[in-house]
Amino acid sequence: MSGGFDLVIRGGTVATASDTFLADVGIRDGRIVQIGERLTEGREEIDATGRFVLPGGIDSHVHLSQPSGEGIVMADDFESGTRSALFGGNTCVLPFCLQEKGQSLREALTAYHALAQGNCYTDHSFHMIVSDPTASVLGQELPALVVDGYTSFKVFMTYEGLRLNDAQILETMDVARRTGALVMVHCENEDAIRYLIGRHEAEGDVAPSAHATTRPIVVEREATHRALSLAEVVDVPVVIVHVSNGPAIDEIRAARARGRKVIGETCPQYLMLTADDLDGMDWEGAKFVCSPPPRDTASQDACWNGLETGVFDLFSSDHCPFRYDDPAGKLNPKGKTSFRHIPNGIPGVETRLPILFSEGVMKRRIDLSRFVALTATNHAKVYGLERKGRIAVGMDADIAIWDPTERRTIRHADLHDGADYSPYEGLEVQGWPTTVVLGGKVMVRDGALVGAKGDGRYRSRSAPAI
Ligand code: DUC
Ligand code: ZN
Ligand code: ZN
Repeated sequence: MSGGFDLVIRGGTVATASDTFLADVGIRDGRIVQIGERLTEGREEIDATGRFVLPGGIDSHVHLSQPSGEGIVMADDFESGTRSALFGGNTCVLPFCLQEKGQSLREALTAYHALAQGNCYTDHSFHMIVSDPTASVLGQELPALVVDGYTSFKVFMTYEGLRLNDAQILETMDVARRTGALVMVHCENEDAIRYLIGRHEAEGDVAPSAHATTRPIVVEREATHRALSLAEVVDVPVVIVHVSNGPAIDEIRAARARGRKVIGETCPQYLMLTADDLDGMDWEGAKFVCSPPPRDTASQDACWNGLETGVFDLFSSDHCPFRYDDPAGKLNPKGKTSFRHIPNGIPGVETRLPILFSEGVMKRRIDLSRFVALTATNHAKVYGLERKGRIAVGMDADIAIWDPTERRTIRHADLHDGADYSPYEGLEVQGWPTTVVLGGKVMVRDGALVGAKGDGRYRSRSAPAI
């Protein structure tokens, strides 16, 4: 007799951020309603014997359809980006909504919602990027948006046209203090970068590899120290995004030792790539241009250590895709003349989870519970997605079923994003999310898309639970 379940995922190894156990998961009306042994039959059944049943990944750092400079087009819109995310085991993404100079935040949000509405394969929500913190933005708009469920915003310390000065960062952090929202900071010192770019260009060093040498570790370390200090002055928690190296990690550790609340994030590129990758022949290095840049093996080790020891709460992709062989991408006419004009960012939303699973869990650097925390549970807590990121009664039935025996060689041809390459081409991984369930609906079944564009919905968020 039926227990009234719409779907039962049977016999799998369920993992949460604290436990791993064998159980059936019963789902009704889009939510998890029972977890236990020998649940009664559901209208639909999935046999998960020998599989891992994990919360769907939440990728809280992705860029989709973001304006990226004249003549440059981001390779993913909401349709291709969320489809790719879904195939990589994700059920929710948090892209950025960029406020362009002179634009109101509402205007920017209206445009992004229009792009996302009806086009998504995963749930989604937005972080604001505040690039023009006018009195009305800080005094009225931003506080009103926090009330409306946009509870996080990013500020940049680099990029002309985007970066805020220290006074502006302090003012923006003060909005977070007053509203309970969370500020994310991109930590690189723009003036130092511009100085180094000038020196390199004067010497005729314009190849992609100069992207890494003009954004050295010290530039990130100094900005990380400053961001943490500014947050300390205001007395707010802060998220340090895409941390790439040991000295920046040390800054986070030191701030925490002073009693500061700091959320740390790192990304696959800082585990798997180095600055040597930017040295490719025929401008191939452009494929690896992202900021902060990939570093060296000591930095990779430091980032792994940060994942193992709890420095990092979040493992995100920073998916920021541009096509390589494309005049609107990496090889744009100016990009072929200097690294300075190569758009910053690499694709990775689909490979984030398989890389951490294979390199982290299978190689026993982290356990399955830590994997779940780093890829789903913590993202939900930090960014106020109350019903997501956990396999527990009452939660949204957002679930990825992993085959830990599946071996794949990453080939861009097998991925689902809009770029024309993967920075991880040829990497062999073990473990893949073969079935993905969103709100109780099977979206990917044994590697095949069965869900529809528009099944993913916008999710308003509450204040961070940190
Ligand atoms: N910062 C990001 O967060 N993503 C891509 C490019 C950048 O500079
Ligand atoms: Zn950034
Ligand atoms: Zn980013």
